[in-house]
Amino acid sequence: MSFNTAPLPAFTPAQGLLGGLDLLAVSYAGAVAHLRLNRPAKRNALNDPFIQQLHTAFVNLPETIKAVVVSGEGDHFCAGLDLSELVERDIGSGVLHSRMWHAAFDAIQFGRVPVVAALHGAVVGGGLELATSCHIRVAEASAYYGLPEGQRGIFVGGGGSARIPRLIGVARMTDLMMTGRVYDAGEGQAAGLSHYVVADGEGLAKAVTLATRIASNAPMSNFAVMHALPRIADQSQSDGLFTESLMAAVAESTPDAQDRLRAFLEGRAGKVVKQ
Ligand code: 1HE
Repeated sequence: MSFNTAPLPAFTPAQGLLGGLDLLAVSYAGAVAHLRLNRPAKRNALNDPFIQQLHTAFVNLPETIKAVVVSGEGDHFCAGLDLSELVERDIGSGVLHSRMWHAAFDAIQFGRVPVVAALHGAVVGGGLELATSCHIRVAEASAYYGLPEGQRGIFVGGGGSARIPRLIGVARMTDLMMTGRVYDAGEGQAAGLSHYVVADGEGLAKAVTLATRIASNAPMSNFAVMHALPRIADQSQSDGLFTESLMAAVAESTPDAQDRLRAFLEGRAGKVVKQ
């Protein structure tokens, strides 16, 4: 299935700190930043400097950036953890290593701006953990998902055990890990891993179109979706409803919301249309 997407805007390479992240290619077009995993010779396998650069990029996004797109250079989105780093790792450093991934991916999921992942080829192991820390996932037809940790004699350590079951359920994750099953793009979407499936070569344009639309939302609405929704899902219904009331009151009282509400009531804002 193919979607109409706007032509890609011209992205300008980042200067300064973000331009100095060699494993990530960072560029901007208006309010959207594009972070491209840029280690294609190793299928974008994530080593320690890579995780640190992802973390640095997300906590240092310029104020003008309102949404981010993450994609992978080469034939694959991401082959997961750089397995060469696990050899001869002791227990203590293993815990710290996993916590480093958690900090970086928390900076994505619970950062300032929404993140859209454009997926293609392998989205496996830590690559799937990275993808599931993003807020929206667009998959090209070539995308496939797996958790080869089971085969490698290890366990997920980048937040996968917390994030992936929330999308697809514990039973499906158990199957992926125990049997080495691989989902294709269609199976991944049916299971809940991606929101959109597009033809090969169309993922980035679709992701940028979505990120541009998301960037035009009131920042407090995006914040509420990113920060309140997953927490409410973890709360009891009673606590969740209370959190919802607080978040709703904060969002609707911002000047941004007031302007947008008036614009609709005065006929200056678009109606809801089926796309
Ligand atoms: C790597 C890695 C890696 C590739 N760590 N070096 N992830 C995995 O178990 C997936 C392992 N990778 C693969 O299954 C395949 O590489 C792919 C299916 C992703 C791609 O296949 P292909 O044929 O395009 O590439 P390739 O020839 O296998 O790999 C190209 C090079 O990348 C090669 O190195 P070279 O020096 O011989 O050229 C590979 O060794 C290297 N490479 N993937 C290190 N993952 C926080 S816990 C998270 C736990 C996990 O993520 S476990 C899952 C790890």
